[in-house]
Amino acid sequence: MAALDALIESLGSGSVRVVDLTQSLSESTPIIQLPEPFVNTPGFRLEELSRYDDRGPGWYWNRIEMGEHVGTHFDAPIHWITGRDSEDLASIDAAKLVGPAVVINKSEEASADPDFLLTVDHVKEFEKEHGPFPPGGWLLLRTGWDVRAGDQGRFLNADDTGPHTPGPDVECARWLAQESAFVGLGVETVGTDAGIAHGFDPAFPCHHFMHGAGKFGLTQLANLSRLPPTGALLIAAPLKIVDGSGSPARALALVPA
Ligand code: 23J
Ligand code: MN
Repeated sequence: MAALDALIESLGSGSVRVVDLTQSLSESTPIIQLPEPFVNTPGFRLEELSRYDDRGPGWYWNRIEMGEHVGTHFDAPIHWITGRDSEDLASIDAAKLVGPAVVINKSEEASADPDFLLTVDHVKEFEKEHGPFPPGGWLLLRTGWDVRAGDQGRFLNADDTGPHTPGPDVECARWLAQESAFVGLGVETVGTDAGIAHGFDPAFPCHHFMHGAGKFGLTQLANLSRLPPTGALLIAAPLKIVDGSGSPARALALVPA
């Protein structure tokens, strides 16, 4: 296994580095806000079981509570009605959770227009500049939104018309799902769909098409600014929950130094 030996050596020497793409989970982790009459998700909560006290003199441990779709998290195909007969978290082949990632940077566009929509043309332009996409990989959309993750209000960016955050347009979502070789889309925002995507046809097209095609989502990513446009290796590690529709995940990338 020469390739793996080389990787181990590169990690040791620092010529390959590990970038943590995960936001910290705490009670202030922002959560998606669905309008009435829909049910919302509980946020993250820690409840102490014992902390070196009479409940457990030598140990500290907690109970955790959260919805599946909280913080940096993974969306499984079964999350959406279009993927209802597709995979839950425990059914996903682990080989699909490790793959190449390309990073398309639309930070300037998203800071000028929070309703910025990624199009097929943007993705094809990127491919023209950087070469053909690796099959089985992830498209990661960098928007600069990660710096807002400490503030639920700024992160959701909602007004009386609803949330305003960037994401793919309908045709881009359909193309990523049905025509591209990507296995998933990763974003820095609260969900893979744009804030205004509740009003699209179909509503939430990224969820609709990607999960309908058996593909994945990864949200609330951090540190995409530390990845090269191509050549990173992504490791997405959601919990292996039987019947799980999604899970907080540790998302890591290996990058050349
Ligand atoms: C439930 C309903 C709508 C949406 C979502 C969840 C998410 O974005 C999610 O976390 O998967 S749009
Ligand atoms: Mn989700």
